[in-house]
Amino acid sequence: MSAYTLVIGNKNYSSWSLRPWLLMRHAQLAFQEVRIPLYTPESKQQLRHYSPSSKVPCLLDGSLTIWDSLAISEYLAERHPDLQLWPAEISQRAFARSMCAEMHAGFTHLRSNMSMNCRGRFPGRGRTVEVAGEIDRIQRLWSECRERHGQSGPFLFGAFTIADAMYAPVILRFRTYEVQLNPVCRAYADTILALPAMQQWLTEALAETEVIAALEPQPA
Ligand SMILES: N[C@@H](CCC(=O)N[C@@H](CS)C(=O)NCC(=O)O)C(=O)O
Repeated sequence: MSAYTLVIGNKNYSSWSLRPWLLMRHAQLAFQEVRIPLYTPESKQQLRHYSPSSKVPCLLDGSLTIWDSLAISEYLAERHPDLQLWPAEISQRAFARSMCAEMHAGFTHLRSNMSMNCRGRFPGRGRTVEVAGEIDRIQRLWSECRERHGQSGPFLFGAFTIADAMYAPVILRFRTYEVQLNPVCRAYADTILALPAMQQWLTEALAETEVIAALEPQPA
């Protein structure tokens, strides 16, 4: 039995769940998975049972419960310093934390107009002016990271860090809504999509049968 239990939502839809799940799988941290299908009559009660915020993801470590994807990531980085889940160098770490905070609290237009849906294909849907501006901002962030750290590996800061996990759901949104990326960002997105852990998430998302009507885009 592994020490950790990670409670997540539907793999097709739950972008916040993907972040710590990918981080832990890619870092080969063992965990039990509890999957709660969201927005069913039983969901709220099941969420309340595990999570103080009644939201997923949440991580159980013995008697300790940690909720919120960013708090879970920070906790894992402290618990496993050997894994270097944040960049080792302080200015890189500050940049990584800034861009994770920006993702965590921002990109609201992208989030609401292009919700994560691994099974779906909605080319061009949801592309408001504000969404286009947020896509542009993400590409500028990734391009800057790749320009600075391309020499030390294929991820945003060379080696895989929390920043890659935090931006992974956006890569799935770009796939579903078929967003054209510049060559540097395309190569980075393809690197993330090819990770065995990401492929596992996608396979399991595609095997899910629940449809959450409220999270499906309205017909154009
Ligand atoms: N800031 C939180 C957001 C968590 C969140 O909104 N989770 C959604 C699923 S993606 C949820 O649990 N929704 C269920 C509900 O609100 O009933 C995090 O990063 O973990």
